[in-house]
Amino acid sequence: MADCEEVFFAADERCSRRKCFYLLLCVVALFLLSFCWYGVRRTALCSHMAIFCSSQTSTRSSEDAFQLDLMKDVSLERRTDVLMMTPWLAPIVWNGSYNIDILNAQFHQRHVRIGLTVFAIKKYTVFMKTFIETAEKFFMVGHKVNYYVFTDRVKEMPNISLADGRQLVVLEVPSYKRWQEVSMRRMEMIRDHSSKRFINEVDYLVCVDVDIKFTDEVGVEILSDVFGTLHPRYFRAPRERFTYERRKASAAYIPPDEGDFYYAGGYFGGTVEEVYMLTSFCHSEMMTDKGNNIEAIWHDKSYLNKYFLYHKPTKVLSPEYLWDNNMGVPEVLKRRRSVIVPKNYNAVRNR
Ligand code: 5GW
Ligand code: MN
Repeated sequence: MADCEEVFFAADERCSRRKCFYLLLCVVALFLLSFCWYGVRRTALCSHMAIFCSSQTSTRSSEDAFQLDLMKDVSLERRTDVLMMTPWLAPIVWNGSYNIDILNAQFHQRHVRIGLTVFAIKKYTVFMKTFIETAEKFFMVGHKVNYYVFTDRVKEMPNISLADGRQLVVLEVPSYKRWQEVSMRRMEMIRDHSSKRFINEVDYLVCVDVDIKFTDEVGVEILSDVFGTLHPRYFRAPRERFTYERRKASAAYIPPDEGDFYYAGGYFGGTVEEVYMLTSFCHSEMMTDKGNNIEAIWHDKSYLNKYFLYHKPTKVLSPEYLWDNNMGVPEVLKRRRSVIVPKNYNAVRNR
């Protein structure tokens, strides 16, 4: 009897040990399975979201984006010394507010083409050489760029060799007698060429003055549907000091209790469609005023400011992008990406 009991007991113990073994096997198998699944998901996520991955190293092509490690975070220093966002949630582009590697990967993936428009009428052709040379060094390096130079003096265009993927297109245009008209007619010419030519050749336009030189990187961080730039003289000024058109008779009139920022006339842009709408608005408002024998106080600047008041820009560039060295270098200005070239007014403004 005792023997029989012992055998029974031993069999029971063996049985529960086996159970334990199977349970352990199950746990190990489950662990291995979930580990494999995590690996598969992570690879899939990383290749689908390659553009969101970040890395400390610089990225030049979309293929490189796939190497970027999703697990590294995109931490940026947070700036509290400047306004980083408009009340309509458009970013204000300051140094430290973006990661250029992520943006380059995004824009390379879209094969984005950029047109840089500039006017060199009459004696302003003297600014061309420095303009192009410094743009080759700093403007949208690594992306496809077309320079569109509007000029009445085709023969005076400098012959500069350009990097791969970049070309210079000279567009011959008439010159106007009055300097105000030279400056204002830019809107009409950009409008006309946008619908005829730019729309077929580029995705974005950046429209700038020629009397500037690039002194630091300007990249795809500036690109957005429609963007303007804070005027270096007024970026910290209260609204009352903005030199908007204040005469009600002008189409550029802005009431004293309105206006977000004072935008510079010499640095705006966006998609070709948006720039077409902007320049079209400015030109037709100028023509309305011309018919009424009035011209806004600061010419094309005044009409541009009126446009941006009621068609808010989707990005706003900080004065890093258009600085005037006469203003010194304030603490908030970590970089000067382009600066105004001092003019000898008698030399360039007389015919
Ligand atoms: C000439 C005399 C007075 C004002 C402007 C001109 C002028 C301007 C000209 O003779 N030729 C010319 O091509 N322009 C274009 O208009 C340039 O692209 C120039 O950068 C732009 C605006 O004129 P700026 O730069 O003299 O105006 P601010 O407001 O920057 O001083
Ligand atoms: Mn200028």
